[in-house]
Amino acid sequence: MQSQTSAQQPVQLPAGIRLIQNQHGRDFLQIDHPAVSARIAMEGAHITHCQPSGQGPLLWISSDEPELPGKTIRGGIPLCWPWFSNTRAGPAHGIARISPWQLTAVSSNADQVSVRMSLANSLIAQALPGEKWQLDVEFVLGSDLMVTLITRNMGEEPQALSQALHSYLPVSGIDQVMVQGLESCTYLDQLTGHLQIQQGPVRFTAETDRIYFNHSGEVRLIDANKQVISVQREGSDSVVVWNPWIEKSLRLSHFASDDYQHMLCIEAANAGPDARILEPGETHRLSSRITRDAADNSAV
Ligand code: TA6
Repeated sequence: MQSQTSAQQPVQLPAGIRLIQNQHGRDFLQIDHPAVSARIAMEGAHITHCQPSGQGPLLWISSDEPELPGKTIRGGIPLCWPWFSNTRAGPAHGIARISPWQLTAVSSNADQVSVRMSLANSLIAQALPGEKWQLDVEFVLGSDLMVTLITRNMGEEPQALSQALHSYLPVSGIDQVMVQGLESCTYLDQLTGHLQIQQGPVRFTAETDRIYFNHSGEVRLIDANKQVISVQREGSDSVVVWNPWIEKSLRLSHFASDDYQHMLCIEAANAGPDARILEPGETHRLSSRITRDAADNSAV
């Protein structure tokens, strides 16, 4: 089967991979492979579902999420680019997650599926006057999920970049989990603007919105049901940990009142003190590998 949008060459789709529309007319790449089932929205290149065979889902999506065309999706991995949060004027978390992407390559073997999408240079130039970027994303899906956001400065001048792979992870109960790997790490508390040092594992008893920085190691989400989800990053010296808790949940789009209990964002980022400046011609790759790990002896 072929997939083609306006001015691009047709992309051959391997067996089990097809373009579909949901009941609201939003386009998705549906992946039904022996190793993994997944779905990626073409708008935003937004992976909403990823479940390796024989495992639980790697990503969380709100039960209230209608996945309407032209709207951000509450869950999966929103691509925050070329700015994180509201660090620049314009849509929160930048333009990538609200823009139509093009499918540029799909391949598969017995163990995995690889998908590459691009954001048209013309669209970037229109949305970001005076800036020249090349932006591609690669998904490698199999027994785990690897997402890589590839940014190239196509201009003649240095260009500022902050970004995040805003991964929503599933948890059985937010007050039952902990996050290991950030012990003694300094973080910027987004709620107070203060710098703090992480004491022990991260546990959740209230709204939590933190940018941990000067950190590039593995982060492990330990659930009370002994499920472990590992997040390993490349090209990232900061990681965002976010749970909206009760009050903020009420102000979020497409977010049920109890959704906060069953999700946690652990985001590979270049955010806060880890924001970057790309020199002309420089390419930066931001990667996140999300893996369900064998339960270990971590006591929650
Ligand atoms: O990554 C955490 C954060 O910046 C929070 O402050 C909250 O705004 C969250 O992202 C969700 O943002 P969104 O624009 O998707 O509602």
